Amino acid sequence: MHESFQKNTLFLTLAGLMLFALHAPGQEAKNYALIKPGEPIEAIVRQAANVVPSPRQLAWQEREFIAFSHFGINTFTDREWGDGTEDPSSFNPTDFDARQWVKVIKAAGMKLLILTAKHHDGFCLWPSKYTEHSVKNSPWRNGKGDVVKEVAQACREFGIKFGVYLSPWDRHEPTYGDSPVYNEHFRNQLRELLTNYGEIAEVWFDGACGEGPNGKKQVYDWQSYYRVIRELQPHAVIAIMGPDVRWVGTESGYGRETEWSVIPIVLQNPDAIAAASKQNPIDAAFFPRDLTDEDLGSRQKIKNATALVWYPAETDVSIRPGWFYHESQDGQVKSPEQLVDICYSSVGRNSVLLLNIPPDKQGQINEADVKSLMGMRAILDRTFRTNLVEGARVKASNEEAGHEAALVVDRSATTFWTTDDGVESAVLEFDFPEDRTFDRAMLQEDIRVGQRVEAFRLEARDGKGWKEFTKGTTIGYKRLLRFPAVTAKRVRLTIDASRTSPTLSSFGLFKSPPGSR
Ligand code: FUL
Repeated sequence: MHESFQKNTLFLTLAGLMLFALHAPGQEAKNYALIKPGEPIEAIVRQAANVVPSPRQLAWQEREFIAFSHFGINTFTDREWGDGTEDPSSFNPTDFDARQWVKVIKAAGMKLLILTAKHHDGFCLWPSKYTEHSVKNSPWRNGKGDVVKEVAQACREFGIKFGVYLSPWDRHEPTYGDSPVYNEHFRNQLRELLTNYGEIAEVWFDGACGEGPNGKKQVYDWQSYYRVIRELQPHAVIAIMGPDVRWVGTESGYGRETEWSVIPIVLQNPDAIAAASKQNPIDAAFFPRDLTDEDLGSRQKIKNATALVWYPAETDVSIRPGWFYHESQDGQVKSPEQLVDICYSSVGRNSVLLLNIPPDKQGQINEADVKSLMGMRAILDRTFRTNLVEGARVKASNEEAGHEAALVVDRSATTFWTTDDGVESAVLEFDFPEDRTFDRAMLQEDIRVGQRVEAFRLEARDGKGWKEFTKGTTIGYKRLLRFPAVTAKRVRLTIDASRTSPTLSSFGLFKSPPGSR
């Protein structure tokens, strides 16, 4: 523990130094900014442009596409929300195989798996010491089984990250509603999960609570939960009801066209930031709130902010109508084309896609889901295999020394083009050796220095002049665009508006396989 703590500290320090090195002298790289009362909008915009992800937020964003596995008592009772009165003996997968889940998820291109260790019904997929409502009282593996352990091991074996969903709302636990007692119970369960299963990369706290007016009113002690996570798993992001990752606001798979990762935040107690630990300054002042508006981070939204924070969006959606497996939905698995559409509308809109694939009663990912996932992967691989911008000559209307335009096509995500200070609009022109045909574009900012681009457009040169073929607002970590096929020898990207100097780390043009939407 001690040694790994030292390693973690070293990692965070080095990552912090690297971010610092990218920043303007005198400006420390932070994932938040406190705004002084009366600051003019220009100063607020400049501050927003320099808020950066924390190292763990950056690692999370780079995963792009991750998996959710809703599995538990509901899988066997054919329900979506259990009420906590279920008999543990109903949990009995007939041919449980966590390695099969992870092989499928990996082959589909996903980089992390989040397991519902406990859903709202309170049934624990690990033999928790703190309740009898768990796998230990099920017939599965004669009560000696541990789903969390087998899934965590399979993830390690195949080299994907592992995360846990732990529902704060617990409809079984008798202490639920007796706030301090349940908070302690919840922390105890968190400790079990974060100590016994190796590295946990994401902790997912659901916001749902269906207690009616006569239900039990549990006051969650979020800050104390965050402290347990930071102590035991400092690399883990805390998602949804936590300060690192924001819920995009729908469960459809479709994110916002304009998605800012830097948004205003109301801090409960801003003074707590100064007193808080250097590594997690936001935690002590953060409290979960509704962030589902269409516009969260425009100039209009930030102009009256008292604090800004890097709080990026995660888009969760299920491959089926339900979150849990229901045999009746075997014919309603999303098609490869629908999944591809969702990828463009989530990963392609500056968000991470969290796709739920619920294992069935056997304890495996159903054949119908496997088929769709592999179909989706084949389309994505064929589309993104060849970047048609490669080999182009690139020139920019302005470039800062050391950050030349050619760096956007150098295949490195850690080099980027940017402009001289004060230049907020610019044109990048790409000249190909011959005519090329494409119908997809990919743009990436270097978010290690912040998110800045507010408006851009793409044009191709035909015999008569420049003709726009697509445009957008925010880019962020990744922006993907689809448009009818264009054939051209010259293309230009115009950044029309940016918060201080724009950056671009990658630019790509691609051709989707015939028949794609
Ligand atoms: C919701 C829950 O109520 C659903 O059952 C599911 O777990 C989804 C991911 O989050 O809030």
